[in-house]
Amino acid sequence: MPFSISDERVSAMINANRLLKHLQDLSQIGRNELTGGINRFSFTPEEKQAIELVTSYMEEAGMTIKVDAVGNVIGTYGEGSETIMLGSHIDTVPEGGKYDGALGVLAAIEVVQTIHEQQLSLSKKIEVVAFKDEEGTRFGFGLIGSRAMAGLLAYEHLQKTDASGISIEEAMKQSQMSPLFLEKIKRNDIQAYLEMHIEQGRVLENENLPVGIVTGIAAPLWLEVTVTGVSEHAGATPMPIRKDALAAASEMILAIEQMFNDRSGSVATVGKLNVEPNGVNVIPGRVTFTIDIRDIDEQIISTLESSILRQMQKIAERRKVSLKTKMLQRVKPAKTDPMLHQHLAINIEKQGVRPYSLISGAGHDAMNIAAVAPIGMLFVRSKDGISHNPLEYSSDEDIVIATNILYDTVVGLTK
Ligand code: HGY
Ligand code: MN
Ligand code: MN
Ligand code: MN
Repeated sequence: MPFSISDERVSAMINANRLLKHLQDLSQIGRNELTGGINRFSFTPEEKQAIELVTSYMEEAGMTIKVDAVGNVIGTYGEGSETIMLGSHIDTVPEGGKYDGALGVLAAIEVVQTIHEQQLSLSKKIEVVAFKDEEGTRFGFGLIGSRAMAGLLAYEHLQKTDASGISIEEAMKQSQMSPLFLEKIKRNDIQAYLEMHIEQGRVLENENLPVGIVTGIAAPLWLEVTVTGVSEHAGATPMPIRKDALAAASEMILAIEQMFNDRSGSVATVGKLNVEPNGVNVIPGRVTFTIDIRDIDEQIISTLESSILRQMQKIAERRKVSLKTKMLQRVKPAKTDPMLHQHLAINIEKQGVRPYSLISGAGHDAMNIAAVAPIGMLFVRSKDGISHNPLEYSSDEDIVIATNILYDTVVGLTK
């Protein structure tokens, strides 16, 4: 369904149809024609094509472009030693939607293009960043670009490998990046960072609101668990003596679900699972699965991590299988800045909308940038709360309202 909006709804400020057309065009890159899902992973031809399109929009908006040592694409508008930074990501999860990340980058470009066309004079320069590899789809380690910009990316992180054994460092070098200069990327000039992003939950829909202000961002802890039993004949091995890795893993996964069902606020997800040798008539000898644990409170995350490990160890001992766990990524939860919260609230009211605050269950680049700058996040309502799914949808009207709020907030910060 092409993006369009009736003229009388087109806002007095941003160019709604231009933004909606840019969203439509970008959503075609990496799109699976069968499912409608978008597969745009870092260091791939699809990402390269998307970067070319996004940088052409940045140039159209009067920005100069640079790509830093880890592949963040940075459009700069205006001059000055102080920076107002806007951004998000253009990479996706497997079979992702067209708004997650992309909306934040394109809305930010639209804000700058509108400022450019209004020939506003600015007290600070504006940067729009498409952060490298926010989703971590290929390497099981995400938020690479914003970690680097916040000085949180260590050289050993770049040794993490994908399924074919290629490390992040090798993938970067193959894409002409120079990851050895990580220290050059850390920023200390960002006065404020603003990210517009789809909510990916149902809160705004339940409140019947188009936008909301994020107060804090829950952070992901990603673990990889390997359960090792014994592969044996499915027909000749009696049940009581089996060391079935998949049955053990299944009991562990259900125990994790039960533990989190009994809590509010924290969530846990087993999203990936691999069975070896994966034969119909072979008792699984080894199973590897991932756990994604989230909470807004770092202490709670580590307490939950230890209880999960204890539970899994008990099951492993009883079933006489062995257990190995590896931490894939740990990110600090972040609080947003009260002053930016206030600016957003005033500009939301200007659009005739009730300001509403909520936490983000999803992780975002903003939570890393919080280490070097005050952050603000503006959420856009998600239909049925669906995201990380081709059915992800936010209405044109909500997108236009949100982008006008972002425009007003940026203009207020750069007056
Ligand atoms: O996993 C997340 O929360 C985000 O989509 N990267
Ligand atoms: Mn255009
Ligand atoms: Mn996402
Ligand atoms: Mn995202």
